[in-house]
Amino acid sequence: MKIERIVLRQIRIPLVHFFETSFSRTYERNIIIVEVLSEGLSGWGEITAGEHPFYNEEWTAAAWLIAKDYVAPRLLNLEIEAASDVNALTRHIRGHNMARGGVEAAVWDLQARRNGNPLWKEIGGGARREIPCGVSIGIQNSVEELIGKIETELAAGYQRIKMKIKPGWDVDVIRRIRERFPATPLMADANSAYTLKDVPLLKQLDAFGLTMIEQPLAHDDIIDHAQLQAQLRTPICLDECIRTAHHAEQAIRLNACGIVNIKLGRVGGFGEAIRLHDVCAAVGIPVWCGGMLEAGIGRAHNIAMATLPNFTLPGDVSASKRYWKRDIIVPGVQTTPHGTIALTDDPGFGYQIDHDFLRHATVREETVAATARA
Ligand code: OSB
Ligand code: MG
Repeated sequence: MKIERIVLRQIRIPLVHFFETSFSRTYERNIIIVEVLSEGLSGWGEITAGEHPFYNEEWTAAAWLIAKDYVAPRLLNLEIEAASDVNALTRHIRGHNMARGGVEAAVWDLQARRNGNPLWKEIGGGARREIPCGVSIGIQNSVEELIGKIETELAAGYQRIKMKIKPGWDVDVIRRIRERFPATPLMADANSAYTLKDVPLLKQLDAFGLTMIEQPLAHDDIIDHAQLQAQLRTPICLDECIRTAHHAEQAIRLNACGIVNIKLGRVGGFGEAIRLHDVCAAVGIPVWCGGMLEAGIGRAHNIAMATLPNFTLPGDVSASKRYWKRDIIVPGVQTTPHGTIALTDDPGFGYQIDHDFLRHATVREETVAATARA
């Protein structure tokens, strides 16, 4: 594949409901959509960085510069043999996996279209025709509101509920949720809001039969998580601190977790996600697909990834309408009444782009082109 042009578009779209984590509240997303063009075909990707460097070090404005000044120029003027080579081509860039991964995923989508394959087949997935879905519910203004939201999502069929927690919104909230929903698979995500000083508090969560607690400690820590896991019955699921397959090997060696959340962007794209998936599969650690409040393209890429065999737990990838009044793909991602997303067999990521809405939502656009000489 010779990539002729890479178009970056920043879109701005409001969420239907704010999303609050331990680190911030988000009302609208600013997402970078990547289009890679080659021989009359386009491949599409999404850079999953947040608007601020609070989940990890990346944010939209910086991801734009990394993609434009470092990732795109590296891939142009080059005969790329396979999408699986792209990760290594940008590995000299330290960090910034989401910026790298959004472009990498676009090249996978392009390759899938060239081969006439659905993306899930191109990456070696297809272990299931339907992806099991959970939802991630942010911190609410009151426990009553949280209960109302959980009722809505369970009525829609979702298979498990993840609640965001932070100091002051944890044990008492989960106790009330567990009382109200005694048999529902529940989990909590702290987004690094605690330290080892909170072990007594975190141990109280063992009483509620959570399927896991996600990233309770620092975003860049593995060792403290191992110390915490040794004192908890509830499995720890790592998110932020697993950025490479090697990090998962280290976490597994230290018994720092029982489960891993794989996010396509956080690990820099499909190449590394597949390696990470394989590392976990080899030792029987189940994985699931996390979300970053993606628009439709990122959502569709997540669906493809979640067809790899070891994605056995319900993920955070849910229907478009939970996030957007109008998504940039048509149809939006939909779920079945039993809380799954069914695969499509169309080439590439499997949905159509709503070009009118994409144009309407675009607030910034720039093209990086191959230089004229052949
Ligand atoms: O930690 O999983 C997380 C959203 C933004 C940043 C981090 C996280 C999340 C979510 C939402 O939990 C998942 C989703 O619904 O896309
Ligand atoms: Mg998380």
